[in-house]
Amino acid sequence: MTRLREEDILYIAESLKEYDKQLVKNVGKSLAGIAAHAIGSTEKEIYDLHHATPVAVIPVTCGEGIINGFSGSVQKIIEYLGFTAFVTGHKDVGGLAEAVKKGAKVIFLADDDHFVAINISTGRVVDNGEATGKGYAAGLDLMAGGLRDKDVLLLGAGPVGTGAAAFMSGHGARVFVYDVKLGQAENFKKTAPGVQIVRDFYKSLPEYKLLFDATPSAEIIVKEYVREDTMISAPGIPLGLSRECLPLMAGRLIHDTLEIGVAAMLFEALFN
Ligand code: 2YH
Repeated sequence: MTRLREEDILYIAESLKEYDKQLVKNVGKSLAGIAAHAIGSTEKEIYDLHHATPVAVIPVTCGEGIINGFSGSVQKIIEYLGFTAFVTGHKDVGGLAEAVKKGAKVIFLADDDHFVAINISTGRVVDNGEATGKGYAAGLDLMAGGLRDKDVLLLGAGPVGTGAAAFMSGHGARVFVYDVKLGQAENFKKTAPGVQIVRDFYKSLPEYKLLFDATPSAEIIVKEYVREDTMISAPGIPLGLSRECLPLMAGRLIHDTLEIGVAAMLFEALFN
């Protein structure tokens, strides 16, 4: 599982407005619009019902410890979406106590293995992996003008892939999954019915216009395999697309380190 580095998140807060503009240009909807689409709602509905719900972000020290800027970036993304958020002064258990005492209804916290949003009023627990998968799949659906009856090659049969497959199959896509571990892809089929397994990655790659990269592998998609109409939704960190591909992708790539995932987590945690 990829651990975010300080440099991955350093500029998130100051770039949110510009990033959102790019999303509107490339995908047709803002961060809030994509997150709302991921849960089958509208940004207005979520905002009208829940914008006053206080959200707390709790820094967690266990394992490899605090990532400078992580909690602050999560807070800024939530605030950018129009919601009220604060980072607790205390960490860990003290932070949890502080969050509840201060009236937080949704709590975000992450260690090295889990990143969750918990709605303490409803008991809903949202996993970053699955919510990110749904958020990026919603983005791909919008960017592609709908996924119905279209083939999508999903790379990576982990939690992000699980969320993505659920959304994409639910929106009528034919989902083909590749994972370096064939056993993982075979297990995936049990939880994601209708998904078909691809065994030869590089042979299959050029057949697909729509790609979903949910792997933690860098530079697996190189120039030779990118078509002029390829669209890629890529939550995987680091980016699986090689550097030389970037100029070819123009407005047909969705990728960030935290923004869509946090937005999708928040909206799913708030939605009843
Ligand atoms: O980056 C991570 C994990 N790899 C999350 C995995 C979820 N898919 N965790 C962030 C750790 C943050 C740290 N504990 C803090 O600053 O609170």
